[in-house]
Amino acid sequence: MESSEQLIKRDEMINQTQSDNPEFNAPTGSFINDQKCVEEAKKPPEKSKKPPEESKKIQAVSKSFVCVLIGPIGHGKSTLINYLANYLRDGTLENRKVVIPTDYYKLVTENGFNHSERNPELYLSQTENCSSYEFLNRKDNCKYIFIDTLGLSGASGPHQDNRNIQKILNFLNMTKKINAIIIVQNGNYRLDLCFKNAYERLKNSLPLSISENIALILTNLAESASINENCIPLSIKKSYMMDNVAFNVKLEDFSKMSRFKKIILNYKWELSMEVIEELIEDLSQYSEASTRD
Ligand SMILES: Nc1nc2c(ncn2[C@@H]2O[C@H](COP(=O)(O)OP(=O)(O)OP(=O)(O)O)[C@@H](O)[C@H]2O)c(=O)[nH]1
Ligand SMILES: [Mg+2]
Repeated sequence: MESSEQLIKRDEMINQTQSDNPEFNAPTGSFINDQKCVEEAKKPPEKSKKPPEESKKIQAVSKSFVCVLIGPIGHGKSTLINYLANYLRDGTLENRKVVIPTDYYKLVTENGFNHSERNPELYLSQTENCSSYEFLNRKDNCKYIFIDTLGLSGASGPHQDNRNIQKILNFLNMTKKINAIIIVQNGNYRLDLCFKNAYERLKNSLPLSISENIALILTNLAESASINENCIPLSIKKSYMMDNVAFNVKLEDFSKMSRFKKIILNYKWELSMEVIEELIEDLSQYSEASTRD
């Protein structure tokens, strides 16, 4: 009769041999006193049972995509990050996730995010510094890192813009690699010279390798936009339209809203979530570019 330690050792040897050699069949000799162990040992290794889809997902876990949101002051960069958080963390209109506080949603609901919303002056960017927000997308098991930046084209003029662009570039320099730049622009604004100059300055400062990886999101859209991608002096890969209005409605007002308003709000929320789904799928195809070229 073998001691329990000897039995455990022999079981370990069987498992080891089996993982080294999938064809290996455990002997059913007297040393194994538990019939279940014999059956377990005879089973083919787990990994050969997994469908190909499953193994693809496991390989993708470590992949990450860095996307930088850039655009004029108040056109919806931080709001878009809150929407992205809701898509990636199963938020709903009634139970909104907040990673960046807003006027009506001052309480951050998610842990582990550092925002930099500070400026009380409306003509300055509310977002005072670049901050990154990292999420895991359970659908493709990839990490998405969205970088919120300071708004461009403020009333404080081109010098302030240059300083803001420099702050963004310094941050990108630390990031080393990025996959996409997402321009967030209010679609109802006509692109005046002030905006155009800001985009020109940005274009001249961006690393060459990233200049093809640019998406455009037109926000605040009820029906159609006053501008399109041709108005922006950057090479836009694809544009998307959204109306991310939900954070303009106080939670307490939501319950008092008319059925009509609720339907519209819900409809817009669902549309935004669909656009985000499409955006994230597209971003996962963007190749990585160095920020130091
Ligand atoms: N109706 C509507 N309002 C929006 C939309 N996107 C943002 N807003 C509102 O616009 C205001 C400014 O939005 P923010 O997300 O703070 O804009 P920002 O680009 O981050 O601004 P800065 O950080 O100051 O550069 C907020 O009151 C938002 O709720 C949109 O698509 N539709
Ligand atoms: Mg902001």
